[in-house]
Amino acid sequence: MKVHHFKTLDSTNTKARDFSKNNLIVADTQTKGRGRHKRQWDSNKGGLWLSIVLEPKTKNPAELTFLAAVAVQKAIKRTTKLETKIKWPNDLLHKDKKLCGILTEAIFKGNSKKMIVGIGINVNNKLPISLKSKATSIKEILKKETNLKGLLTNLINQFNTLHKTYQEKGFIPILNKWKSSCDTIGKAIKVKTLKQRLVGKAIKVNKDCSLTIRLKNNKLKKIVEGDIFTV
Ligand code: BT5
Repeated sequence: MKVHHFKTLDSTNTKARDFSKNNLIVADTQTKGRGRHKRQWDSNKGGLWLSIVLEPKTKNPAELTFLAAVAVQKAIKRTTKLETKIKWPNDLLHKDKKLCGILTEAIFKGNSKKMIVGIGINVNNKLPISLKSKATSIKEILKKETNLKGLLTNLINQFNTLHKTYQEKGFIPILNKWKSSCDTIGKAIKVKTLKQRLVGKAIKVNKDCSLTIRLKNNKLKKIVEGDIFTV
């Protein structure tokens, strides 16, 4: 993986569109960092904001989001000893506060297909007051700075290892690792999708990365996108 470092970008995911597979774009700050559905991603100096370009066989970007979540979790653990939990579909939490968000975008151009895995980790960056109740940083938790380069190196190693497994053995081993660190299953949750709001219990995460919930009327429902909140 070749690393391309920039001081400032609008978004590493946007810049990554100019690159081919196995390139990694990292920026000290982003002026227009984004989350899902064009939501704003706060990207001050001190965080790790990066995108990895891949050309996978899969049509499902969520598989790479899951892979990245496991890689980030392992890299954070190895670098700082901090334990985190994965929250469906694209977050890493520490004590219910968001430490990392992942945004995988698929780009189709003619016959070629690229996927860009965007990873944002709050490391030494300051978070705005508006996010204090739902987000945290490694610095806030450990009360000390973490070396960004060291964390990035660990992340690349973990990502490469998992990606090799993924290419050789498919998604199931990745899904199994993801499931064992996932904090969502078995919990009573509220779900907010683009179209509806639901209340139920998280039952399982499926092979296609969707979440099955049991509604109050006992019916099962598959959710493919959305935000979940524990109740
Ligand atoms: C995400 O979206 O969590 C995906 C975030 C991906 C960011 C990376 S950074 C590198 C790459 N380049 C980009 O432009 N993006 C990727 P979502 O689940 O939709 O969450 C977005 C929501 O998280 C926002 O609406 C805020 O409420 C909250 N948020 C914003 N900035 C945050 C931060 N730094 N830490 C924690 N939460 C944040």
